[in-house]
Amino acid sequence: MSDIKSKLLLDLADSVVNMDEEQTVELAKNYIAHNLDPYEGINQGLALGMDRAGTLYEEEEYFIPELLMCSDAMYAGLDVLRPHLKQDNLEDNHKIVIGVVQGDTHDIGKNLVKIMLETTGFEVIDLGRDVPPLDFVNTAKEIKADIIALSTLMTTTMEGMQEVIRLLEGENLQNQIKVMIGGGPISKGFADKIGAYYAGDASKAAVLAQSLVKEV
Ligand code: B12
Repeated sequence: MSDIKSKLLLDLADSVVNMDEEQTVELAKNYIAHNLDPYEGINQGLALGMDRAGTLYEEEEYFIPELLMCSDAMYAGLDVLRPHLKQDNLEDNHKIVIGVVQGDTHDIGKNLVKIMLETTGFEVIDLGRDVPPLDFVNTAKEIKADIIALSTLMTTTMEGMQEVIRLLEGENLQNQIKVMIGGGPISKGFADKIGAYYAGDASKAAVLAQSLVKEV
């Protein structure tokens, strides 16, 4: 990786951690001006900064107001980088219903996954956060979605993911509509147990979704 690129990625992450919206925007513009990959700018710059902010919260260095200012900076940077993402086009028009499960309002990770899925060529229907299991299933049926993507950051709400799969099984739709899951407490082991697919970050989520629609 070139020196300038590693420096800008590090600076982008630092400016998110430092809650500096203006600087994040300037750095993101500078990053684009150097013709660097916006995809990496998001994953290895902005999202990494948000991860580091999360660690500071867990270490009680940061509290809720700081976290929210970090996410404001991250979103400001995303606004600059996002229009430069190269849009892939899938051969067919594949649809994904995405949302954060009921009881959980953490949506930063879900929003990043959504951007990566859209960039890969999927049509993404975002139900937002705190979404009841039945809403995922009803929307997926209505729009004939290929995939339901579920996010949660809390252990207490993981059960909602299993409920979505139970509802799909109840209607015998489990082979038609695939379910992929992710978020802090989610592991491949948990996904295997409930009959879902797992990816650990936004770029892996996009690769996984592509492979799911290519499977016969
Ligand atoms: C930011 C944050 C908040 C923000 C949320 C802002 C927002 N709009 O999202 C605020 C301050 C509002 C908040 C509130 C709360 N929070 Co909070 N929060 C966090 C924190 C610090 C970071 C989360 C984050 O955004 N990370 C950055 C993103 C980019 O990472 P990510 O979400 O993991 O997403 C990536 C991957 O997981 C994956 N991914 C995510 N979703 C999906 C989906 C699919 C399909 C796939 C394939 C992949 C995938 O891709 C993403 C990008 O690469 C975490 C701690 C931590 N370090 O994770 C605690 C944490 C999640 N919060 C926690 C708690 C308890 C709460 C509160 C209940 C606190 C309170 N007492 O009020 C409330 C929640 C209320 C509710 N019912 O929802 C706990 C959860 C504990 C648990 N095990 O259940 C944590 C773990 C902190 C802790 N250690 O106690 N929080």
